[in-house]
Amino acid sequence: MKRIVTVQDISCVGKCSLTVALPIISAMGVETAIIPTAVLSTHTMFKNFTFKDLTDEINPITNHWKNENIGFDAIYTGYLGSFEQIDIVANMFDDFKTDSNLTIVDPVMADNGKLYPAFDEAFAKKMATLCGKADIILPNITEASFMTGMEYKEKYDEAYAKEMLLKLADLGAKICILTGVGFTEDTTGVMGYDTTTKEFFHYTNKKLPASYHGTGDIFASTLTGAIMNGLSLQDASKVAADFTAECIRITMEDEKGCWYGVNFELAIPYLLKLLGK
Ligand code: PXL
Repeated sequence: MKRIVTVQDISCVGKCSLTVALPIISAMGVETAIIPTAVLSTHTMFKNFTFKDLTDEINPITNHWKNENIGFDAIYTGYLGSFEQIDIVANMFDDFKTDSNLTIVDPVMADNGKLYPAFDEAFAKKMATLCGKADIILPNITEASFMTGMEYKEKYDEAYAKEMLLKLADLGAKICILTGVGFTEDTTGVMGYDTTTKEFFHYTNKKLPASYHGTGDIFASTLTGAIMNGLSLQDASKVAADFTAECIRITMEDEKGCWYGVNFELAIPYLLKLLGK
């Protein structure tokens, strides 16, 4: 069985970060170890959330693992709360990277043209250095614009997305996947660039008329699980995009649907079908 470790916060209510990654990647048949970077009562889109930083715990946890010779087939990082945590994760990559495992960085910090409340532009530049060390990075257009210095645009063409991907590749990541990319009003999906083959790929679905928090985490978790199931990068991107779209669709059907996250739980059988399980 493959084993990954994912490094991100626990938002106790919010259907994001670890409460999404752990169930989804486990359901895909992959052992999912975790490093919780902080415990929050909810994600930061709620008001008055509590926050307990766990930075001091990270090195003791990874030191114990090193002593036990515990390794991972992938290290997947999501929401990180501070400069110090980015440094610690970069060191963790040095300690746990092998010739055959993957480092996957989702630089969670912004959406819709704006940084999340906890972050500033200096943080985005710092996150860009972590992206430079990764095998695969998964920014949305907003995050990519903060990391590359390119202007954020709501409407853009293929040339803009390709330029952004090449600028992301300049940071140092081997494979760059931009999420939330669509060149028409009614489509959305992903566009990727592989620096080894120098090839771009693009995959879209019909854009649904709703958006929810946590869908980036759903996409990143599913992509990680799909690659661990042996899917090619392009097939894994397709599965992750299709599952994310299905999570949105199923949530729209729920009359009491919650604004803070998607009902991914109901779409797990669909995910397993996509994987042929
Ligand atoms: O879904 C991304 C995410 C993860 N963790 C926390 C967040 C957010 C988005 O706002 O606040 C704590």
